[in-house]
Amino acid sequence: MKLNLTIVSIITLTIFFFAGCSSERAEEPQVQFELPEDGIEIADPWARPGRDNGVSAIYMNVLNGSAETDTLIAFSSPVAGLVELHETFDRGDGMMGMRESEEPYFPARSVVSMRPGGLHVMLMQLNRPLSEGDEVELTLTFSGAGEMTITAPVRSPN
Ligand SMILES: [Cu+2]
Repeated sequence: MKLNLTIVSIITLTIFFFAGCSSERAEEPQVQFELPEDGIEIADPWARPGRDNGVSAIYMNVLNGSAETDTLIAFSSPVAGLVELHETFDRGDGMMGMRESEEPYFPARSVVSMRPGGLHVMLMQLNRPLSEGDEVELTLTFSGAGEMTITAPVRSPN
C-alpha cells in the first residue's frame, strides 16, 4: 500500500511537470524582466539560421507593461515572404507539431516568452540565407502599442 502510494505520487508529479512544460503561456521566463511603465517592450530577440527559400523562427520576450491585454495583429520582415505567429503542440504520436496561434494575446503587466519548443514568430519563404552573425528585421504591429521594428541577431539554438 505504501509502495503504491509512492508510485502514484511519482506519476502525479511527472504529469504535473509535463503539463507545466506544454503550456507555453504559463511558463515563467528564465530571466526576470522589469516590465516597462507602459506599452510593449521586446527583450532579447534572436533568430535561427535558415536557407534561401527555407524557414527560420524568431524568439523573444514580449513585456507588456500596460494595464490592458494587447493583441499582435500583423508582422512583416524584409527577409521573408510569409510571417506567422506559431505555437508548438503535442501531436499525440510522440512528435511535436506547430501551427498558427489563434491567441496572439499578451496579458497586461506580464511577460510572454517565445522560445524553441513554444511560441515563435515563423519566417517562411526566406528570400536569402540567414547565417550566424546576420541580423533580421521584424516589424510587429500590436492593436494597443502600435507598430515597432526590432532587429534580431541570427544564432544557433543552444
Ligand atoms: Cu513554426
